[in-house]
Amino acid sequence: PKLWERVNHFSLYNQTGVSLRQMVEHGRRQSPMTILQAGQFLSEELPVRLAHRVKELDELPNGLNEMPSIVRVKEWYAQSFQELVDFPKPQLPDSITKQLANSISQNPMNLSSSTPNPSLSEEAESHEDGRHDAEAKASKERMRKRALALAEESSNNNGNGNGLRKRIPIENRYYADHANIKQVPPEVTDYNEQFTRCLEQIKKRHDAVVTTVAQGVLEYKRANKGKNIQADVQRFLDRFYMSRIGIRILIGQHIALARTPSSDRGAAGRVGALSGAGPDGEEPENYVGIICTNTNVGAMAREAIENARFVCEEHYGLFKGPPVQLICPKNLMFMYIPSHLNHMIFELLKNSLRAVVERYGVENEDHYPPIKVIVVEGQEDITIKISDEGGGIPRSEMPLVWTYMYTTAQSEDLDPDFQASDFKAPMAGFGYGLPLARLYARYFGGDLKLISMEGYGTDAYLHLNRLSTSAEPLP
Ligand code: W6P
Repeated sequence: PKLWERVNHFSLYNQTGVSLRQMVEHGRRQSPMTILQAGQFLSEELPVRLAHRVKELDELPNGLNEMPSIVRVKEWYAQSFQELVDFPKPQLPDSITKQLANSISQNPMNLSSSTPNPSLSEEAESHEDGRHDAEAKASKERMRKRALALAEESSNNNGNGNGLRKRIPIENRYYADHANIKQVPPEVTDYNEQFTRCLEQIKKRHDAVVTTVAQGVLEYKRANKGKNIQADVQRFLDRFYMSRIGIRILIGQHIALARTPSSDRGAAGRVGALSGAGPDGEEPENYVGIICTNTNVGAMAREAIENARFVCEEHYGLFKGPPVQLICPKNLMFMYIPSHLNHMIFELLKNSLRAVVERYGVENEDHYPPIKVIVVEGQEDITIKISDEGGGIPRSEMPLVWTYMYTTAQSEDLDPDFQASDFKAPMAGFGYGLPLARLYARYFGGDLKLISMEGYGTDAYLHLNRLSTSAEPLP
């Protein structure tokens, strides 16, 4: 069938959310059979999510859908969609198929029947924006001690209410008991390997989505001087990037699980945990795929502080950036994706550091007022407050902080052929850092708020939901 018809077909299905806890519970039972099963889930779920994005990109208003960069991104999504739906189903021995069918009989998304398309495969997009690179770079350059946990994101898309697929409780199809399958046939390991490669390729293809869409928005702005469609673009981008986060989490989790032998799982097998208890005597890290069940908030904050100060010092040519004080309960842990947490704190700190340096000037580097990072735990939330005395933001400009259309004069002047790497200028920011950080926070049920006192400074409140049961938001 024609690609476009298949996209239309898949876009009629509802997206299926997956919570952090579900991913951990499934991932903990890791075996070739559970990976096979997760692959079967993804080979349906990802085409659905991708199809939603292709449609949305295609239907963007006012000619935004015709901007060259937007068309490019749409083609990436369509390509990945196609690779997934064309991916061959596993050819399993009858005995295995039967056992699988028994153990997952309630699962219409599995090997058996009622998939919307008999031959699905999958793909995903990748991520790692320039700002992630900046973090990684800073960390590497400073001390290669700790391998940064890779962020894996995926995005999710939500059914728009017109979904045809009945939502089956996810535990009935995403999990199954394969304990009775002792002998893993080579077809399973082959399929897992091939499917994982397919996902890796897709993830990589989509690495530059954020920067390329940003480029598309710039193209649009040039073509429509003065027209105000900001609200439209804003809504679309929030949905689109939120979806991307979800897709990349799903793909990243699958790749991480498939690429980690089950005997290596847990703290002992992870690079970041080699040193055992850290300087605070914290527990060793405990990963399930990309998810750390004992994410140490204080340790993450210290790392982000070091990275952000380093980047600030490099950018402004300072010997010492503004001091940052951290107050955090010892050994405060919760389940999270460490790279996401690092990214959000890093992004906020850069903004605070910049505000302080620009208010007091590089010549006053010995007299900067400290930035204060306070971490507290409540029943529902862990909240991180980052307070600077950088002079604040005028109230009238507060809404602009969250917009994607808002870029500095410099970015307007960018070479239209600028490459994704141009995004990496660590302190410069493209105006995407804060809205994206807020999406990351909201993705797992948290939020990000700014309170500003013009003439004094800004408080950022990063709320992280510690229950980790919140449903995946599906735009
Ligand atoms: C500012 C502007 C800002 C944005 C986000 C976080 C902190 C700050 N400080 O002056």
